[in-house]
Amino acid sequence: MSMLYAWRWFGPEDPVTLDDIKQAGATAVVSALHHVPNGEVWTKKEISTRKEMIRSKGLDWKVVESVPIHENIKTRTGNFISHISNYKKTLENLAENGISIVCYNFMPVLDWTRTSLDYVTQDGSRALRFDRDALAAFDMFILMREGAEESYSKEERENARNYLNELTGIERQKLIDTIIAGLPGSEEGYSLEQFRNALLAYDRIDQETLRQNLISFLEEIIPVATRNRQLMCIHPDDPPFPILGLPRVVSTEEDYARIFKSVPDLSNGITFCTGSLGVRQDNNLVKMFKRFANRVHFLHLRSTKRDDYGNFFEANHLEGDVDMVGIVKEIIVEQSRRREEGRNDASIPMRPDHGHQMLDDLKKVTNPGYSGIGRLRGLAELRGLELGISKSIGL
Ligand code: CS2
Ligand code: MN
Repeated sequence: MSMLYAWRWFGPEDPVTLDDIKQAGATAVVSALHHVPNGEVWTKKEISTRKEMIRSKGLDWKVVESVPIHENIKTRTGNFISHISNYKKTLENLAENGISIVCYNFMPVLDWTRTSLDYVTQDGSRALRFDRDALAAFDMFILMREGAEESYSKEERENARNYLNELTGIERQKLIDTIIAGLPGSEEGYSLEQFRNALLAYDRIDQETLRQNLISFLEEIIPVATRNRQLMCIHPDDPPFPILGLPRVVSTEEDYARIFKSVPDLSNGITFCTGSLGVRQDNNLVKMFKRFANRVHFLHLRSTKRDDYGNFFEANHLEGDVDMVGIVKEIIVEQSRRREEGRNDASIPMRPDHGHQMLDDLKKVTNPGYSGIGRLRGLAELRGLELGISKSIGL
């Protein structure tokens, strides 16, 4: 039995179509109602319309990515209570439409963060990249966040200053847009002014407070998910370390251990994103996978390559720092274990999480990280890897 091959589709506006997805070898779709404002209920009708759109092409809407968590829930301020009840209602409505796997994240203010969307790799394809100096330059000298200097060493401050001095006006604007305009999948985009205000909401929220807010949220929604036989899966922080003075609570093995210890139901699970988790050298992915295997409800497979300074870029799926062979082997073992137990989630949905912009992608406007051919390559390589390992170990 293989993984369930899925593909993220942003909806009718996505330049990569459902027909493309079929040809790429996926049978399942990962989608979300991005047009519904963050915090509002997804109605049964809207959900079934999207589901039907996907089904009419012979594909299955298997995973929601993501039902976004309103900032008020993360900070537990404002009308967070009604946002939580909306979230529950959305889960109920998804369940009624037979959708049982829901991905989300708990990153403050920004969803994922990169500083460059068109980093040219060795083979000429383009990748997303995170550069520490670029982020520090943005933080201290463009955003001018109060107290930002304290987050950086003297050397980092100098490097950031030099980085900024090298930028042309256009490059500077591009950096701002890259960080705050919103990458695909993030429901929020900000102006500099709005962004400063959004950060201010976290002034009094340290790591432990944010963790407690996450746990309080889970205590409310996991019982609803469990009752509906739904699987919630929290995506790790990307990047998996604090940025812009914001706290982070989903970056390490210990973070996950605490989340699961606080709310032990099996429907409290993980989106195992090898690319996000793999950025940290101290995250041993194979060990993490084995420890939490039972709760891996959704897989994001991609790799990153980091340098000693803490910069990284998104590498080809089978290259970079992630031990993809080791991970895929553990996935196969886990799937076989589930099959023997008679579980109905033995085939774990995976998607090639991001891909390079390559070949014809380079001539098109695609969502950064979500080009057609780059992901097709990733999916093809990962399927081949899985088949090869499966056959060789007889599972
Ligand atoms: C990103 C995010 O790494 C990723 O998967 O593309 O959009 C991610 O899907 C969301 O943060 C999950 O909630
Ligand atoms: Mn991911």
